[in-house]
Amino acid sequence: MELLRVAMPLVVPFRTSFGTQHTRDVLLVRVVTPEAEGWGECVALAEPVYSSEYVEGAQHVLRTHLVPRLLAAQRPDAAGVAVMLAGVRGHRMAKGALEMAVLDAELRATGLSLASRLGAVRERVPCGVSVGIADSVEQLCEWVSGYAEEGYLRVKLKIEPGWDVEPVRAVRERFADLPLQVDGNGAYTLDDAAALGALDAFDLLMLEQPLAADAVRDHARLAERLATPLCLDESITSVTAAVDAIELGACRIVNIKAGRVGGYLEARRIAEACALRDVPVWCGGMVETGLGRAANVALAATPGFTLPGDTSASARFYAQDLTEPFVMSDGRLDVPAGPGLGVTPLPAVLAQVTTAVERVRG
Ligand code: NPG
Repeated sequence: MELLRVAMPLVVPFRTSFGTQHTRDVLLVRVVTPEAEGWGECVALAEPVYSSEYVEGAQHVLRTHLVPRLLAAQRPDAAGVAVMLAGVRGHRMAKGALEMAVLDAELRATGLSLASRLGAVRERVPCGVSVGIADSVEQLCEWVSGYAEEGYLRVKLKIEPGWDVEPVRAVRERFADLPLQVDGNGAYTLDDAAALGALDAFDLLMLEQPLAADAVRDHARLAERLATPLCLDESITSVTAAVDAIELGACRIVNIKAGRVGGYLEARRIAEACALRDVPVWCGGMVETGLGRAANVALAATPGFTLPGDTSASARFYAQDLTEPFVMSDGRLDVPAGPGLGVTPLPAVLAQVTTAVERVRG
């Protein structure tokens, strides 16, 4: 088992309500079994600003608590990884990366694709794009115009207090028919209900995670005051959290990010729980390299994922992806069909971007 850190420069800085990223500092997990190699990508950011996890912390918990538990087991299979790691509370992004690596190795050994393993029903998936906070409304409109020309099928705008009604109005005026949604990343409180209500005028597909991750009941209260459907992201950390949020009326749509919920297998269980309750889901993104992107595209091809996800082309974030790039055509990406993730790091690129390699033993 190896933990690798790679530094991936972004094509443009990505600004959200919790900060600006210039380079994506990614933790990768490489597992080597007698039969195959497997890769996992941890979506934790450099700093604990999206959730409490962050890349150094994830590496620490993997090294100290998670990998040793796994290596102590005889030939762990991917479906058993989450059970084996359940004694460690939280740290879902770290657990998810480890499960992804084991799953990839297991599937490569049998020749099955991750898409098939997850139950994919599509060979291509529609792409949305997430657009960061801009320096000006003009700049935002230029970005959106560029993405629309590239063929993205829906656009998500990042919002925060002071950057919401005005930019959204400007984009809606310029792009009358564009499928549009917004994401607050928990930057608002219930006191902002009036400002958020003003967004009802712009025919948005959804308002994503306006309030804090633990403010589930407040989301339900807010939902009563808005016409725009609420979608939850940060609040949904497990099947239990998803079912509770839906039953409480806190969301009508769920963003599923495998890393946030502890892995692709839990992600599928959440999608099933949502489907049972007629709640549409879509696949979120965490600015993944081609490895995580491959897995996201496979997930997005499974039942219940009826809305375009943040499954953008590699070029949205990276001039040079770690794998063969994901290239969009007609606003869609092909679902990898090869064994496991269907992609591997390009050795020359990996060598160039790797900043540290740590071997972990049981
Ligand atoms: O397309 O990968 C992508 C990025 C999508 O905006 C996106 N992700 O809150 O959903 C989010 C946001 C994010 C990005 C969160 C980076 C954390 C880190």
